[in-house]
Amino acid sequence: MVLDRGKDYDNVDRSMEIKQKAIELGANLVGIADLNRVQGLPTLPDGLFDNYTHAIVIAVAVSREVFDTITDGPNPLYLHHYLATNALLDSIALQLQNEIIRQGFRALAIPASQTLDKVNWMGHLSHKALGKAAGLGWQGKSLLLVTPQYGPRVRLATVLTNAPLEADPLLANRCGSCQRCQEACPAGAIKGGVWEDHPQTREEALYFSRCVEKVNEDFAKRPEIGKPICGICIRVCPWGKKSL
Ligand code: B12
Ligand code: SF4
Ligand code: SF4
Repeated sequence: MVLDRGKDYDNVDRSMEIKQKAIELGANLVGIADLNRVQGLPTLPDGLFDNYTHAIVIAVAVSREVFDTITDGPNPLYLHHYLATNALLDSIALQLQNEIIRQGFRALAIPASQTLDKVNWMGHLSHKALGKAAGLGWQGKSLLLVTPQYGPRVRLATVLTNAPLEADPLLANRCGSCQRCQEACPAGAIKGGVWEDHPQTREEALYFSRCVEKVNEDFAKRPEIGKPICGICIRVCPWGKKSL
């Protein structure tokens, strides 16, 4: 069956349709970035953005009930929600990818949580940077994407596409004088820097190796955890306190 969207159907309608589908599939937030906004962002492989013009960034919230159980590190409940949320994100991203391809465009779902380079700790691309470029939030002092609705209590995935879409407006950094993540980090890894857009390097925001060591050498080695997760800089952020 041919779906005739009529002569007035435009980029705004297509963007709304895609966002609506993402929400129906279980996303809590979805935004669209023009890839011109992230030129120079490292990708694996290099040039991953070359065939695409836009990124659709999907956020699924991890609930307050889960974060309330975190005290001094990750626990099995958080581990399970981490895995379940990743699975939901990958499913939403895959279904959006397939729908966009059915409409005759290119689309590529980027895994929620796949680390390709365990020396430099890099995925295919930074969902946080794209989430910021899609107007979902800002990168806080913890370097996490902080959203006005759920704070940093969201996990993310991205679909790259060449479908003509309408990009969302950017949000300003709202960390202000807050230092809660810096004070709470068990590794002393957060420097507390302030930036309008984004730090030039991860090291500008973090004593990066301290965080890597904490999550890999301490938390991931706990038999009931087994993954490099933590959750403390997420739990303490005041922007997350009013979430689900
Ligand atoms: C590898 C990895 C790790 C590594 C390295 C983390 C890191 N900061 O890079 C380790 C194991 C340490 C880790 C730890 C954590 N992780 Co992690 N991790 C990833 C993964 C798989 C890849 C990250 C990556 O490639 N980073 C590349 C660097 C370069 O990007 P970046 O960190 O965003 O920093 C730069 C850019 O943002 C840049 N920037 C922003 N805009 C622009 C524009 C331009 C043009 C340029 C040049 C740069 C730029 O500024 C920064 C400096 O350059 C992502 C999933 C993904 N594919 O995104 C999850 C991810 C980042 N992790 C996540 C989480 C939650 C965590 C932890 C809290 C652990 C946990 N789950 O409890 C900690 C937080 C550590 C921290 N404070 O950053 C979430 C973040 C969600 C959120 N709300 O932001 C992600 C997105 C997973 C997901 N699907 O939701 N993680
Ligand atoms: S994930 Fe844990 S160790 Fe890393 S910056 Fe956040 S609070 Fe610190
Ligand atoms: S805890 Fe405070 S400083 Fe850290 S990301 Fe949240 S608002 Fe920003």
